[in-house]
Amino acid sequence: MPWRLVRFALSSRHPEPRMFTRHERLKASYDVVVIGAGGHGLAAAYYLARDHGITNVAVIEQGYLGGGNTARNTTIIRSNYLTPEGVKFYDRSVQLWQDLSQEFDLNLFYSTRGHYTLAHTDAAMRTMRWRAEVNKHYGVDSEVVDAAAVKRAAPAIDLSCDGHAPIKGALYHAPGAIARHDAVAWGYGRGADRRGVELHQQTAVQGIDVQGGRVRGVQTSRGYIATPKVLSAVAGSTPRITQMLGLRTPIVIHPLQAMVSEPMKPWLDPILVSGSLHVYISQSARGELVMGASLDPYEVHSTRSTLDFTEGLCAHMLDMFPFLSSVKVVRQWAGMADMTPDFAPIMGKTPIEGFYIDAGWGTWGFKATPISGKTMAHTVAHDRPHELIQGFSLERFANYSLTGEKGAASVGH
Ligand code: PYC
Repeated sequence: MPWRLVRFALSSRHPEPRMFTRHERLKASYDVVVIGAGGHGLAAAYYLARDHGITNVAVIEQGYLGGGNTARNTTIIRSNYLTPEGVKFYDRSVQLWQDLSQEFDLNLFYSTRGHYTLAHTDAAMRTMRWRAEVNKHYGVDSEVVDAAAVKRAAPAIDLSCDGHAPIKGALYHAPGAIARHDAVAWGYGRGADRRGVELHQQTAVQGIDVQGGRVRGVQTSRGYIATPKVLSAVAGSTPRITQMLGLRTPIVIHPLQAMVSEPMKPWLDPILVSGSLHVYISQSARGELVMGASLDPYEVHSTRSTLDFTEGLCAHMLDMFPFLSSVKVVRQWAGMADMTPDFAPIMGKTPIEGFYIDAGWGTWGFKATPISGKTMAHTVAHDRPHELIQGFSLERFANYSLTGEKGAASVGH
């Protein structure tokens, strides 16, 4: 348990200092400017300071800290990917996750639940076997289980799924976990702040100054900043930033919606995912069911929710759990998912000297927060891609060497 909670419980006065330092003005120059104060940008700033001693860093954010996709995901953490690049990368992330509450002295409610990817067809079972073998090869705890094992883990499930799509088995990944998304952003933000990094919210990027193929500075809504290094970690806003530089990426933006139910007594321990029914579901520490489906099928830069989504997701939820028919949905929202053609991220250097990119996280970015921060900090500090992200370079699209991760996406897209 974090010691801060114990201190808090025993103190007669409110012992909490402000989470973040407020900086009235931007400085004239920084060694690094990070665009985007979501989990990834804050984690990169934290590791730049902690691991590389680079503290003259500004993180600039057009909205508020952790208010983009960090606040809009369904908090699933796992490493049961399909490609060797993906498995190694996410496995390291899962390892980092385990220590974060202690490291930040902040309860992230990290909760290991076990993660079942349900298979409803023989073809899906084959993919599960493929993933299990790749996972095991790289030391990740992952195995194919039968339908009876799914029933033991989630006794309330209707294995026939109302006769539409009977469950044949699943890929079971014991380390699968959930965590509080806002706490992750606060933990990284506070850790960076305490090491001297400046966090500037309500500060929009208006242009990036490039001269002679090199980054020189950033024009913001609060003035110009000189800097030799810019890291863009803005998920759904990536095309807006890269267009400022004339940099082409294959990213397209689709909304990804999610919703939560009213709180219920705990009844669902594991995380369940069904690619065929387009559903993922877990129960939070507060008792809410946290649920999502696949991307909206149209490309649009928007975070509007739709009734169509609610109806579709609820219908599939009821196929699996008919007893939920009287449970209320209390919140619904959307994020903007930056999709790549091969479903792997884009990380590393770009053709513009001093401009680094951390993007293309599609529907799988939350779980990568610690490792993306660590590897991007390394990449920016050394001006050389970290070995774990070499398969995620922007050039792979020009070189026809894709990192095909679609088979490990949570639900069909
Ligand atoms: O990649 O685990 C995942 C995921 C869950 C929800 C959306 N993506």
